[in-house]
Amino acid sequence: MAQQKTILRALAGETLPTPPIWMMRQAGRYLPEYKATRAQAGDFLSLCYNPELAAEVTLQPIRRYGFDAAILFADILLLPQALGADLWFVTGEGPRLSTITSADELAKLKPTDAIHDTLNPVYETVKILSRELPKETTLIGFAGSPWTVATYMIAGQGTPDQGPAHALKAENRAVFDGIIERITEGTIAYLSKQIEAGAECVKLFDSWAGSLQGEDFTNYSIKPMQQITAALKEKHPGIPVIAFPRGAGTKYAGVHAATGADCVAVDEGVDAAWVAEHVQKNGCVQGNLKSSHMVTGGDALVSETRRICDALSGGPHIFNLGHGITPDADPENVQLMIDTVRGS
Ligand code: 1CP
Repeated sequence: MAQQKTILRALAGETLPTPPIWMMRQAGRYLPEYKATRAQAGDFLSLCYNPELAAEVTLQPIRRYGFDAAILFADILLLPQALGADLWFVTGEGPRLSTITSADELAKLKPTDAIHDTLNPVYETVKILSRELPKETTLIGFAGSPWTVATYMIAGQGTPDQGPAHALKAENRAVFDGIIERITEGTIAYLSKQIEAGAECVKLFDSWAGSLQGEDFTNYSIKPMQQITAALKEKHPGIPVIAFPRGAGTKYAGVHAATGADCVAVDEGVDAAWVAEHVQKNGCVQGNLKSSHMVTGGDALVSETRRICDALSGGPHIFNLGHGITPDADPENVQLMIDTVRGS
Protein backbone atom coordinates (compact mmCIF):
# COMPACT_ATOMS: atom_id res chain seq x y z
CA MET A 1 0.00 0.00 0.00
CA ALA A 2 1.39 3.35 -1.06
CA GLN A 3 0.08 4.96 2.10
CA GLN A 4 2.53 2.98 4.21
CA LYS A 5 5.35 5.17 2.93
CA THR A 6 6.22 7.56 5.76
CA ILE A 7 6.39 10.67 3.58
CA LEU A 8 2.92 9.98 2.14
CA ARG A 9 1.56 9.36 5.65
CA ALA A 10 2.92 12.73 6.85
CA LEU A 11 1.53 14.43 3.73
CA ALA A 12 -1.86 12.88 4.51
CA GLY A 13 -1.75 14.64 7.89
CA GLU A 14 -0.45 11.91 10.18
CA THR A 15 1.78 12.83 13.13
CA LEU A 16 4.60 10.28 13.18
CA PRO A 17 6.85 9.49 16.16
CA THR A 18 9.93 10.16 13.98
CA PRO A 19 9.60 12.64 11.13
CA PRO A 20 10.51 11.25 7.71
CA ILE A 21 13.44 13.06 6.13
CA TRP A 22 14.82 14.17 2.77
CA MET A 23 16.91 17.15 1.76
CA MET A 24 16.62 19.84 -0.93
CA ARG A 25 19.40 19.38 -3.55
CA GLN A 26 20.25 16.02 -1.97
CA ALA A 27 21.70 14.97 -5.32
CA GLY A 28 24.39 17.57 -5.86
CA ARG A 29 27.94 18.75 -5.89
CA TYR A 30 28.67 18.05 -2.18
CA LEU A 31 28.69 14.33 -3.15
CA PRO A 32 31.78 12.94 -4.91
CA GLU A 33 29.64 10.32 -6.69
CA TYR A 34 27.45 13.13 -8.15
CA LYS A 35 30.53 14.93 -9.46
CA ALA A 36 31.75 11.72 -11.09
CA THR A 37 28.43 11.06 -12.87
CA ARG A 38 28.15 14.72 -13.92
CA ALA A 39 31.64 14.49 -15.44
CA GLN A 40 30.55 11.35 -17.29
CA ALA A 41 27.50 13.21 -18.67
CA GLY A 42 29.70 16.09 -19.81
CA ASP A 43 27.66 19.03 -18.56
CA PHE A 44 24.68 19.77 -16.35
CA LEU A 45 21.98 19.87 -19.05
CA SER A 46 23.25 16.66 -20.66
CA LEU A 47 22.89 15.07 -17.22
CA CYS A 48 19.29 16.35 -16.88
CA TYR A 49 18.33 14.93 -20.29
CA ASN A 50 20.06 11.55 -19.89
CA PRO A 51 17.45 9.33 -18.17
CA GLU A 52 19.92 6.62 -17.05
CA LEU A 53 22.38 9.08 -15.55
CA ALA A 54 19.70 11.40 -14.10
CA ALA A 55 18.14 8.37 -12.40
CA GLU A 56 21.60 7.34 -11.17
CA VAL A 57 22.27 10.70 -9.44
CA THR A 58 18.74 10.68 -7.96
CA LEU A 59 19.47 7.26 -6.44
CA GLN A 60 22.93 8.15 -5.08
CA PRO A 61 21.75 9.95 -1.89
CA ILE A 62 19.15 7.21 -1.32
CA ARG A 63 21.86 4.54 -1.40
CA ARG A 64 24.26 6.56 0.75
CA TYR A 65 21.79 7.80 3.39
CA GLY A 66 18.46 5.99 3.01
CA PHE A 67 16.40 9.20 2.78
CA ASP A 68 12.64 8.64 2.92
CA ALA A 69 12.10 10.49 -0.37
CA ALA A 70 13.95 10.83 -3.65
CA ILE A 71 13.51 14.00 -5.69
CA LEU A 72 13.65 13.66 -9.45
CA PHE A 73 16.91 15.05 -10.82
CA ALA A 74 16.05 17.83 -13.26
CA ASP A 75 15.88 21.64 -13.08
CA ILE A 76 13.17 24.28 -12.96
CA LEU A 77 14.63 25.87 -16.10
CA LEU A 78 13.89 22.87 -18.36
CA LEU A 79 10.30 24.10 -18.77
CA PRO A 80 11.31 27.51 -20.24
CA GLN A 81 13.64 25.61 -22.57
CA ALA A 82 10.76 23.32 -23.60
CA LEU A 83 8.66 26.43 -24.26
CA GLY A 84 11.31 27.62 -26.69
CA ALA A 85 13.78 29.71 -24.67
CA ASP A 86 17.49 29.12 -25.28
CA LEU A 87 19.13 27.81 -22.10
CA TRP A 88 22.79 27.27 -21.22
CA PHE A 89 24.90 27.19 -18.06
CA VAL A 90 28.03 29.28 -17.61
CA THR A 91 30.55 27.44 -15.43
CA GLY A 92 30.98 29.15 -12.08
CA GLU A 93 28.16 31.62 -12.78
CA GLY A 94 24.87 29.81 -13.37
CA PRO A 95 22.06 29.65 -15.90
CA ARG A 96 21.58 31.95 -18.89
CA LEU A 97 18.42 32.15 -21.03
CA SER A 98 17.22 34.15 -24.01
CA THR A 99 14.88 36.80 -22.56
CA ILE A 100 11.14 37.35 -23.07
CA THR A 101 9.91 40.90 -22.46
CA SER A 102 7.58 41.74 -25.39
CA ALA A 103 4.25 40.58 -26.82
CA ASP A 104 6.07 39.35 -29.96
CA GLU A 105 8.47 37.20 -27.96
CA LEU A 106 5.61 35.86 -25.84
CA ALA A 107 3.66 34.93 -28.97
CA LYS A 108 6.67 32.96 -30.29
CA LEU A 109 6.66 30.53 -27.35
CA LYS A 110 5.75 26.99 -28.33
CA PRO A 111 2.23 25.67 -27.60
CA THR A 112 1.88 23.77 -24.34
CA ASP A 113 1.42 20.40 -26.08
CA ALA A 114 4.83 20.79 -27.71
CA ILE A 115 6.76 20.90 -24.39
CA HIS A 116 6.78 17.12 -24.12
CA ASP A 117 9.03 16.84 -27.20
CA THR A 118 11.79 18.35 -25.06
CA LEU A 119 10.72 16.96 -21.69
CA ASN A 120 10.20 13.28 -22.62
CA PRO A 121 13.61 12.25 -21.22
CA VAL A 122 12.51 13.64 -17.81
CA TYR A 123 9.42 11.42 -17.85
CA GLU A 124 11.70 8.52 -18.78
CA THR A 125 13.85 9.29 -15.70
CA VAL A 126 10.71 9.17 -13.53
CA LYS A 127 9.78 5.76 -15.00
CA ILE A 128 13.22 4.33 -14.28
CA LEU A 129 13.08 5.67 -10.72
CA SER A 130 9.65 4.28 -9.98
CA ARG A 131 11.02 0.85 -10.94
CA GLU A 132 14.33 1.12 -9.11
CA LEU A 133 13.62 2.98 -5.86
CA PRO A 134 13.29 0.95 -2.66
CA LYS A 135 9.61 0.27 -1.92
CA GLU A 136 9.61 2.51 1.17
CA THR A 137 10.99 5.56 -0.67
CA THR A 138 8.60 8.21 -2.02
CA LEU A 139 9.34 9.72 -5.44
CA ILE A 140 8.87 13.49 -5.55
CA GLY A 141 8.44 15.28 -8.89
CA PHE A 142 8.78 19.06 -9.11
CA ALA A 143 8.62 22.26 -11.11
CA GLY A 144 9.40 25.89 -10.47
CA SER A 145 6.43 28.00 -9.48
CA PRO A 146 5.42 30.48 -12.25
CA TRP A 147 6.76 33.66 -10.59
CA THR A 148 10.20 32.14 -9.98
CA VAL A 149 10.40 30.67 -13.50
CA ALA A 150 9.24 34.02 -14.94
CA THR A 151 12.05 35.88 -13.11
CA TYR A 152 14.59 33.78 -15.06
CA MET A 153 12.72 34.00 -18.38
CA ILE A 154 12.47 37.79 -18.15
CA ALA A 155 15.99 38.56 -16.82
CA GLY A 156 17.77 35.74 -18.69
CA GLN A 157 19.63 34.80 -15.49
CA GLY A 158 19.39 34.70 -11.69
CA THR A 159 19.05 38.16 -10.13
CA PRO A 160 19.47 39.23 -6.49
CA ASP A 161 16.24 41.27 -6.33
CA GLN A 162 14.31 40.00 -9.39
CA GLY A 163 14.44 43.60 -10.66
CA PRO A 164 13.75 42.92 -14.37
CA ALA A 165 10.63 40.86 -13.60
CA HIS A 166 9.32 43.54 -11.21
CA ALA A 167 10.00 46.17 -13.88
CA LEU A 168 8.08 44.28 -16.59
CA LYS A 169 5.20 43.75 -14.14
CA ALA A 170 5.07 47.51 -13.59
CA GLU A 171 5.56 48.55 -17.23
CA ASN A 172 3.69 45.95 -19.28
CA ARG A 173 1.23 44.04 -17.12
CA ALA A 174 -0.41 42.31 -20.11
CA VAL A 175 2.85 40.70 -21.26
CA PHE A 176 3.85 39.87 -17.69
CA ASP A 177 0.47 38.22 -17.02
CA GLY A 178 0.76 36.36 -20.33
CA ILE A 179 4.13 34.92 -19.31
CA ILE A 180 2.73 33.80 -15.94
CA GLU A 181 -0.26 32.18 -17.69
CA ARG A 182 1.89 30.30 -20.20
CA ILE A 183 4.15 28.99 -17.42
CA THR A 184 1.13 28.00 -15.30
CA GLU A 185 -0.39 26.04 -18.18
CA GLY A 186 2.95 24.44 -19.04
CA THR A 187 3.57 23.49 -15.41
CA ILE A 188 0.22 21.71 -15.16
CA ALA A 189 1.01 19.70 -18.32
CA TYR A 190 4.60 18.99 -17.18
CA LEU A 191 3.66 17.83 -13.67
CA SER A 192 0.73 15.76 -14.95
CA LYS A 193 3.17 13.80 -17.12
CA GLN A 194 5.55 13.36 -14.18
CA ILE A 195 2.64 11.95 -12.14
CA GLU A 196 1.56 9.65 -14.98
CA ALA A 197 5.15 8.40 -15.21
CA GLY A 198 5.23 7.56 -11.47
CA ALA A 199 5.84 10.66 -9.32
CA GLU A 200 3.91 10.14 -6.05
CA CYS A 201 3.96 13.75 -4.91
CA VAL A 202 4.96 17.05 -6.52
CA LYS A 203 6.66 20.14 -5.16
CA LEU A 204 6.39 23.71 -6.46
CA PHE A 205 9.53 25.79 -5.83
CA ASP A 206 8.78 29.50 -5.53
CA SER A 207 12.33 30.38 -4.55
CA TRP A 208 11.84 34.13 -5.14
CA ALA A 209 8.37 34.53 -3.54
CA GLY A 210 10.01 36.68 -0.85
CA SER A 211 10.32 39.69 -3.16
CA LEU A 212 6.54 39.82 -3.85
CA GLN A 213 4.73 42.25 -1.58
CA GLY A 214 1.04 42.64 -0.73
CA GLU A 215 -1.33 41.87 -3.61
CA ASP A 216 1.57 40.76 -5.80
CA PHE A 217 2.25 37.90 -3.38
CA THR A 218 -1.39 36.81 -3.63
CA ASN A 219 -1.64 37.25 -7.41
CA TYR A 220 1.72 35.88 -8.51
CA SER A 221 2.87 33.40 -5.84
CA ILE A 222 -0.33 32.06 -4.26
CA LYS A 223 -2.74 32.17 -7.21
CA PRO A 224 -0.63 30.24 -9.74
CA MET A 225 0.21 27.63 -7.08
CA GLN A 226 -3.51 27.34 -6.30
CA GLN A 227 -4.39 26.93 -10.00
CA ILE A 228 -1.71 24.28 -10.53
CA THR A 229 -2.69 22.41 -7.35
CA ALA A 230 -6.41 22.42 -8.25
CA ALA A 231 -5.78 21.27 -11.83
CA LEU A 232 -3.46 18.44 -10.73
CA LYS A 233 -5.84 17.24 -8.02
CA GLU A 234 -8.71 17.21 -10.49
CA LYS A 235 -6.73 15.10 -12.97
CA HIS A 236 -4.96 12.98 -10.36
CA PRO A 237 -7.19 12.76 -7.26
CA GLY A 238 -5.20 12.30 -4.09
CA ILE A 239 -1.86 13.50 -5.47
CA PRO A 240 -0.13 15.40 -2.63
CA VAL A 241 1.34 18.81 -3.39
CA ILE A 242 4.10 20.64 -1.47
CA ALA A 243 4.18 24.44 -1.84
CA PHE A 244 7.44 26.28 -1.14
CA PRO A 245 7.03 30.06 -1.26
CA ARG A 246 10.52 30.82 0.03
CA GLY A 247 10.83 34.00 2.07
CA ALA A 248 7.07 34.29 2.75
CA GLY A 249 7.68 35.17 6.44
CA THR A 250 4.46 35.61 8.41
CA LYS A 251 2.49 35.02 5.18
CA TYR A 252 3.35 31.30 5.53
CA ALA A 253 0.42 31.16 7.97
CA GLY A 254 -2.25 31.13 5.23
CA VAL A 255 -0.51 29.15 2.50
CA HIS A 256 -2.20 25.73 3.03
CA ALA A 257 -5.68 27.26 2.82
CA ALA A 258 -4.91 29.67 -0.01
CA THR A 259 -3.15 27.17 -2.30
CA GLY A 260 -4.84 23.88 -1.37
CA ALA A 261 -1.38 22.32 -0.92
CA ASP A 262 -1.04 19.38 1.47
CA CYS A 263 2.30 20.55 2.82
CA VAL A 264 3.99 23.92 3.14
CA ALA A 265 7.79 24.04 3.04
CA VAL A 266 9.32 26.79 5.17
CA ASP A 267 12.76 28.37 4.90
CA GLU A 268 15.06 29.20 7.82
CA GLY A 269 13.70 32.75 8.19
CA VAL A 270 10.82 31.69 10.44
CA ASP A 271 11.04 30.16 13.91
CA ALA A 272 9.99 26.51 14.32
CA ALA A 273 7.80 27.30 17.37
CA TRP A 274 5.97 29.97 15.35
CA VAL A 275 5.59 27.50 12.46
CA ALA A 276 4.02 24.93 14.83
CA GLU A 277 1.50 27.45 16.08
CA HIS A 278 0.59 29.25 12.85
CA VAL A 279 1.36 26.96 9.90
CA GLN A 280 1.36 23.34 11.10
CA LYS A 281 -2.09 23.74 12.60
CA ASN A 282 -3.31 23.83 8.97
CA GLY A 283 -1.41 20.74 7.74
CA CYS A 284 1.96 19.14 7.16
CA VAL A 285 5.10 21.29 7.24
CA GLN A 286 8.63 20.68 5.98
CA GLY A 287 11.97 22.46 6.20
CA ASN A 288 13.54 25.10 8.43
CA LEU A 289 17.08 23.86 9.25
CA LYS A 290 19.70 26.33 7.99
CA SER A 291 21.70 24.69 5.20
CA SER A 292 24.93 26.20 6.59
CA HIS A 293 24.78 23.58 9.39
CA MET A 294 25.70 21.04 6.67
CA VAL A 295 28.99 22.95 6.32
CA THR A 296 29.72 23.69 9.98
CA GLY A 297 28.28 20.57 11.70
CA GLY A 298 29.05 19.90 15.37
CA ASP A 299 26.92 20.56 18.46
CA ALA A 300 25.04 23.43 16.84
CA LEU A 301 23.81 21.09 14.07
CA VAL A 302 22.64 18.54 16.63
CA SER A 303 20.91 21.03 18.93
CA GLU A 304 19.17 22.92 16.10
CA THR A 305 17.98 19.64 14.53
CA ARG A 306 16.56 18.55 17.91
CA ARG A 307 14.95 21.93 18.52
CA ILE A 308 13.11 21.80 15.16
CA CYS A 309 12.01 18.17 15.71
CA ASP A 310 10.72 19.02 19.21
CA ALA A 311 8.91 22.18 18.13
CA LEU A 312 7.14 20.34 15.30
CA SER A 313 6.52 17.02 17.11
CA GLY A 314 2.84 17.79 17.73
CA GLY A 315 1.72 17.58 14.10
CA PRO A 316 2.55 16.28 10.63
CA HIS A 317 6.22 17.07 9.88
CA ILE A 318 8.77 16.13 7.22
CA PHE A 319 12.32 17.03 8.22
CA ASN A 320 14.24 19.08 5.63
CA LEU A 321 16.55 22.06 5.23
CA GLY A 322 15.26 25.61 4.74
CA HIS A 323 16.93 25.70 1.31
CA GLY A 324 19.21 23.51 -0.81
CA ILE A 325 22.43 21.99 0.52
CA THR A 326 25.49 23.83 -0.83
CA PRO A 327 28.48 22.32 -2.69
CA ASP A 328 30.84 23.06 0.25
CA ALA A 329 28.80 20.88 2.67
CA ASP A 330 30.44 17.90 4.38
CA PRO A 331 28.64 14.60 3.59
CA GLU A 332 29.34 13.47 7.19
CA ASN A 333 27.26 16.32 8.56
CA VAL A 334 24.30 15.05 6.53
CA GLN A 335 24.69 11.68 8.27
CA LEU A 336 24.85 13.43 11.65
CA MET A 337 21.60 15.29 10.89
CA ILE A 338 19.87 12.04 9.87
CA ASP A 339 21.11 10.18 12.96
CA THR A 340 19.89 13.04 15.16
CA VAL A 341 16.43 13.07 13.56
CA ARG A 342 16.14 9.28 13.79
CA GLY A 343 17.40 9.33 17.38
CA SER A 344 20.43 7.03 17.06
O1 1CP B 1 26.75 22.24 -11.80
C1 1CP B 1 25.79 21.59 -11.39
O2 1CP B 1 25.86 20.38 -11.15
C2 1CP B 1 24.54 22.39 -11.29
C3 1CP B 1 23.98 22.65 -9.95
C4 1CP B 1 22.49 22.38 -10.06
C5 1CP B 1 21.81 21.26 -9.56
C6 1CP B 1 22.39 20.10 -8.78
C7 1CP B 1 21.55 23.18 -10.76
C8 1CP B 1 21.79 24.42 -11.53
N1 1CP B 1 20.31 22.57 -10.66
C9 1CP B 1 20.43 21.39 -9.94
C10 1CP B 1 19.37 20.41 -9.71
C11 1CP B 1 18.09 20.90 -9.15
N2 1CP B 1 17.60 22.18 -9.26
C12 1CP B 1 17.14 20.10 -8.51
C13 1CP B 1 17.29 18.59 -8.40
C14 1CP B 1 16.81 17.84 -7.32
C15 1CP B 1 17.45 17.99 -5.94
O3 1CP B 1 16.98 18.82 -5.16
O4 1CP B 1 18.36 17.19 -5.62
C16 1CP B 1 16.08 20.96 -8.11
C17 1CP B 1 14.85 20.62 -7.31
C18 1CP B 1 16.40 22.25 -8.61
C19 1CP B 1 15.50 23.42 -8.48
C20 1CP B 1 16.00 24.76 -8.86
N3 1CP B 1 16.82 25.13 -9.90
C21 1CP B 1 15.57 25.94 -8.21
C22 1CP B 1 14.56 25.98 -7.09
C23 1CP B 1 15.14 25.58 -5.78
C24 1CP B 1 16.16 26.51 -5.20
O5 1CP B 1 17.30 26.08 -5.03
O6 1CP B 1 15.79 27.67 -4.88
C25 1CP B 1 16.20 27.03 -8.85
C26 1CP B 1 16.04 28.51 -8.49
C27 1CP B 1 16.97 26.51 -9.91
C28 1CP B 1 17.75 27.29 -10.90
C29 1CP B 1 19.17 26.88 -10.86
N4 1CP B 1 19.64 25.72 -11.40
C30 1CP B 1 20.97 25.59 -11.14
C31 1CP B 1 21.36 26.73 -10.38
C32 1CP B 1 22.77 27.00 -9.91
C33 1CP B 1 20.22 27.51 -10.18
C34 1CP B 1 20.14 28.82 -9.40
C35 1CP B 1 20.58 29.91 -10.27
C36 1CP B 1 20.58 31.32 -9.74
O7 1CP B 1 19.54 31.85 -9.30
O8 1CP B 1 21.66 31.92 -9.83
